[in-house]
Amino acid sequence: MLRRTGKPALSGVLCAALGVTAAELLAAATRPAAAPLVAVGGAVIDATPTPVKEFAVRTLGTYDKPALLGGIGLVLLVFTAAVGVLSVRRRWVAIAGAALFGLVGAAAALSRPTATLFDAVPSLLGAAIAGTALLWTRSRPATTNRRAFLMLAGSVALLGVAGETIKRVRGGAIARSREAIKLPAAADPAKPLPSSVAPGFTSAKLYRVDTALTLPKVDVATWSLRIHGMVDKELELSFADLLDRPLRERDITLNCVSNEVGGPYIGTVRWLGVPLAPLLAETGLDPKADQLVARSVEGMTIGTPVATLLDGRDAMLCVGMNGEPLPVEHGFPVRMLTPGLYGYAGSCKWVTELELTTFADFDAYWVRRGWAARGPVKTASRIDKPRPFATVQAGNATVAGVAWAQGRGIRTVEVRVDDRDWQKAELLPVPSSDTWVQWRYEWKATPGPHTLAVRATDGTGEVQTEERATPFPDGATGWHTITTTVD
Ligand SMILES: Nc1nc2c(c(=O)[nH]1)N[C@H]1C(S)=C(S)[C@@H](COP(=O)(O)O)O[C@H]1N2
Ligand SMILES: [Mo]
Repeated sequence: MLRRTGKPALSGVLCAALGVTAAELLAAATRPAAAPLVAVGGAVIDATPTPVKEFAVRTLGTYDKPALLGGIGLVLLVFTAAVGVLSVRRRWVAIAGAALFGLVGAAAALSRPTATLFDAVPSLLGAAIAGTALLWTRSRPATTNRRAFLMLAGSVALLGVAGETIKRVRGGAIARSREAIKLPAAADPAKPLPSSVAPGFTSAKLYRVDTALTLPKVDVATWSLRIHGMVDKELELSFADLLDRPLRERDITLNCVSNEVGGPYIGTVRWLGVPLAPLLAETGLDPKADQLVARSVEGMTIGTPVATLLDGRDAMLCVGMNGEPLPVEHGFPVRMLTPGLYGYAGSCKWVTELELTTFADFDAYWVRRGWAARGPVKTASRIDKPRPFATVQAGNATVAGVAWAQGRGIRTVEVRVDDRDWQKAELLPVPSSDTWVQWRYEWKATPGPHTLAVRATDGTGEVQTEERATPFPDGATGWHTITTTVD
């Protein structure tokens, strides 16, 4: 059985690999966005129902992307092996298999938001190569098959290395241009952090959430931002134009609407950026424009209420993070940031276009998938210490964590041990209401199992609700509760 199917299966896989590497090479050399594997991955992400996507982010975290690519690889492997085997007797299977393979790649590439007609070419050409190669190996007598396999494998390796080299060289050029950027000092610097903030208030790293299977590689020299739509005067700004404006620096907490109660998709970093409100004012925007749609280079759309951008909060076009140019994974060279809104509703990375429109006229990417059109952050709190299920020594134990309600600020945080009364936690100082608040509570821990709960009250006096809500469609609610054992 294996003897009869092994070689045809391998030949199917090798011919497909030849087609894929050829298509990837052509795309890398011309239009990286047209690369078929990433296009198919992107199309799968966009078509995945929201609950499945949420499940993947929840269970796989940042491994969601490798898992997706691995899954696509597996499907390809099975499909192309089957085509190899079935085409031994039937020539048309080789042709139909290759055609299907090319059409799926082409359709995926054309479905991308930034697609041009050309983006179908790498997939179709790759399919033609794969189909031709399969017909050729199929027609070879078994005795000369070994040489055919070696030639195929060699070509795959060669094309693969060439494609990968082009990608590396481009990535290196972007990294160097990023390192060469000299960010001007902020005209409006961040307040020094209160000396009593505890470690971890700000961090060198921020969580990452996005749909980008490969990181957009943006050339700062040619990047521009266009502000248009319901405006009197369109603006077009280069990166240098942005740096020429007075910059503002702030510590701001950003969090993801997909974060579960107690989850990790939140962080505070020091941002440097151009205030957005004066820029919008310069365009003479139509008062009827109630939505600003930010578009990224890879076609993400994020809609933000114009009112929130003009209400005095520190909404910015960020060029820096923690004293450096933006890291590529956080939106290099420029991203939007709207304090007080979840990332999906105000913080478009790799932004290149801002369009003034209305909520009635346009649904942004996540809104089309059922998420709320406006995404104000809900008041929340988290216990970081002790870790869930940790063992604690009896006696004085510190319970600690963070609470956040960006814009409204945190007035009080309370901790509850088992079913006793709520006790006020101590709040550490903060630079503004746009950051999370660190809290701690000195607990006289008595031996046995215990349940700890936390709840916050925001600056308006509203107490964080106990009612459990899933992250979908507008952010999780509920008290974070952990259990520990005291020795
Ligand atoms: N271009 C682009 N911008 C994006 C996203 C995305 O998928 N693509 N995801 C948004 C979401 S859901 C969040 S929570 C934040 C996360 O920003 P970070 O990865 O820098 O932490 O980016 C937002 N901006
Ligand atoms: Mo998010």
